[in-house]
Amino acid sequence: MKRPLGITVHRQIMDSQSLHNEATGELSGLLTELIVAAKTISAEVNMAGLADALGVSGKTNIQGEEVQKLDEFSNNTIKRRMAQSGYICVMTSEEEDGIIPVQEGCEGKYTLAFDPLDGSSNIDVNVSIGTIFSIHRRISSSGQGDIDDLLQPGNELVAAGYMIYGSSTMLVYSTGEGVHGFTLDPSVGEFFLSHESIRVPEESKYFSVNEGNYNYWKPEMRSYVDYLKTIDEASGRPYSARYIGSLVADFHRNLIVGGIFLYPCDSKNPEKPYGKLRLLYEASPMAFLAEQAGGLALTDDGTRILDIKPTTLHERVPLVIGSRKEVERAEQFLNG
Ligand code: P6P
Repeated sequence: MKRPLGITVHRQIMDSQSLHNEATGELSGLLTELIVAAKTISAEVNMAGLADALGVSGKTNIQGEEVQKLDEFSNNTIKRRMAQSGYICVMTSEEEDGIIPVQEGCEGKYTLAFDPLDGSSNIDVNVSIGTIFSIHRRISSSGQGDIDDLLQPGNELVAAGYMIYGSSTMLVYSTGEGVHGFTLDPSVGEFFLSHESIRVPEESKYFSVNEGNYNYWKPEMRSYVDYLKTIDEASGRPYSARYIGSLVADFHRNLIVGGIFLYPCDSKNPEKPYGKLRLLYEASPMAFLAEQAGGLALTDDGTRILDIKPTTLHERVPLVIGSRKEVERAEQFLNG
């Protein structure tokens, strides 16, 4: 159903809920709480250059990465708001080792996995960063949720999305009925529909990968990227390289103008043989959005990301995602 541009995200959420007689309003409430958290984070991120929010907090997270002050602020903002929302029974965050319980008496029927501020290494250089979230239905019957409620594959996702804090703040999400983008008007504090029913162009001549890792890749990956750069104007090669180093920003470009983003396995760090991106709150939600928009998301050995059941909260997975035909061509090249 074509919506008038400019409707608010709350109108979109409520209209979507009204299409489902069984809906109790809890998912709508969950999304609404996440949106409040996003506005809070957006205000802080956009003031970071002026406040003392820039710089590191002196702590390190489970990934062994320096926790930036804005990381910590974003993590706490989401965690505190969602713990008392009454819509979820358990959470997990990129910034925390284990599962995050909710407030006693506030247990709901969903679970939340999130990366509070992805791309944080770019905070101090004013590059777009973002928040990524994924929502499943709980498996356990009641009370506080547990790790099994969280370790679910992307093909069981109820909703997923991201906020991108860039030249403007956008919310892009899907509840399984297409992908819609909303842009924040900070003067009124509302997200307005700006990109309805986003579709990833089937083909596109952009590729996005950190070529600094080239010599650590498998030979097939090196050959594939070499192929994209060889001159064959009849087939539109060489492709143009675009790499920001912030997953939300690189993925958002992919979603809007098409292309292929890759973070493959590499031998650079023996502790991270499957690349750098985490399955539960990076690859899986982005794969859900990509497929909802007509794209595709695989590992570099051709496994569909949405079919992978996580075994640990922070497990990493190689990611090849974007325009369907580009990902299929890459798959042929890598595993044909
Ligand atoms: P590299 C940011 O730290 C992040 O997790 C993703 O947002 C981004 O896609 C990736 O790392 C960039 O990693 O190794 O290319 O710097």
